[in-house]
Amino acid sequence: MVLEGIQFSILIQFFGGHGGQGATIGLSNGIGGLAGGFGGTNGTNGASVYGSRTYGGNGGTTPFGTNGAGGTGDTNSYTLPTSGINGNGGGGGSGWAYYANPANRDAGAQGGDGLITISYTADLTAPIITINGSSTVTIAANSAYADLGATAIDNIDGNITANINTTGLPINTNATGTHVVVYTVTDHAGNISSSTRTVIVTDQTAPVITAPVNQTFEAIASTTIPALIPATATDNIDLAPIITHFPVSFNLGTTIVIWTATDSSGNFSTTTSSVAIKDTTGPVIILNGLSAMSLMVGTPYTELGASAIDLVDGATAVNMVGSVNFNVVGTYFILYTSTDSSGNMTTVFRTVNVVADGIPPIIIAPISQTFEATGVATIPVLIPATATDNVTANPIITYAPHSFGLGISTVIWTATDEAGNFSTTSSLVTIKDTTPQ
Ligand SMILES: [Ca+2]
Ligand SMILES: [Ca+2]
Ligand SMILES: [Ca+2]
Ligand SMILES: [Ca+2]
Repeated sequence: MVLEGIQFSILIQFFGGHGGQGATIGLSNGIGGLAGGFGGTNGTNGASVYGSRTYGGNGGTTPFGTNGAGGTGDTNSYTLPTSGINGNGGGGGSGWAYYANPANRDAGAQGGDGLITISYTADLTAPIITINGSSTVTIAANSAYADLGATAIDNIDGNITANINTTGLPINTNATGTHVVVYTVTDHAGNISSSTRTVIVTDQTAPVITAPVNQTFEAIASTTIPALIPATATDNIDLAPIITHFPVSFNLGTTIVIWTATDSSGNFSTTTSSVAIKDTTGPVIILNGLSAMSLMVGTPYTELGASAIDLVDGATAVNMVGSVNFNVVGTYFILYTSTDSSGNMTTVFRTVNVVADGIPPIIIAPISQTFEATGVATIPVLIPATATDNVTANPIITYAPHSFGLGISTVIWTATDEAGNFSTTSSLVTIKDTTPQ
């Protein structure tokens, strides 16, 4: 494991090149030798540069003159991994040559050796990524999104923005929620940095709402809650926006209803329609007592009255027309009417039949009676029968016979009411003779 900051240095020696032979043309200077051998090649990041060095010097100008000096090798210092480490030896010097006797040529001087120092400092510092723009971006669904990207700077590699790898793009802006864009970059030492941008896609578009038709309902109470045909709505994101309306209960008349469609993100739109509540239903009249009554003539008629209830108005007044002459046989009609606040009128009849008296009187016979004879035929003053009747206050009471001979006789009593109904009973009458001649 290499720790940040650990350093090491290496000395590398490059041998110098050999000097060139003396020139083959007499009396001319030899040409300096070529550069020495190349040093090693650095790693992948190293610049392909040659170390500085000099070529060897030229030979002398006279036969067997002084040879040119060898060149010097590269003695620079290099720092990995940014600097090249191609060190070189120095070039060799050239000798002198004599054309008349090519064998008499000086050997070139040896070039100097290169001796370079290679330093290395471990790079454990990751690049720094800087996001362009905000690290958290909120955009509307279905809108276009252009990512601003990021830049990357490394302590060693410098600007490596071009090496940034980006994932998460393009953003699907049709999908609400949180999307993440990840920027990743690696420096030459293999250090990785990443940074993220959060892109939040929100639904910012209200539903498209369509009002229902105008609607009319029959009132069912003082306020009516009708089952309305609702508004409809579509939305860019929410498949089923919630539809509400206000008001939900209505009085008589025409009311504007406000419809609201709200999507799952709280965006809403409204529209209106009208709701008309009509009252075309009259009150309901409830008769006290029977609607068809039968009354014996002479029996007083008692009007029991009626009440009325309207769905909208509640209790309504009842008007009554008609009367019953209970002393006269016949059919009588009592008319009851009630009208609600919308002008709807309800009418109900009661029929009262005054019928003739069909019930005979109730007759009670008198006690048995005894009388002293007053002659061959005796006409006594009898204690009469008594009678009551359902209608006739004093039924007519008659009896027969009126005259009696001696002995026990039966008297027939008859009670007759004003309608001719009658009842009979009987009692005994005894006539005796206790009077001396
Ligand atoms: Ca680095
Ligand atoms: Ca929406
Ligand atoms: Ca009504
Ligand atoms: Ca009677």
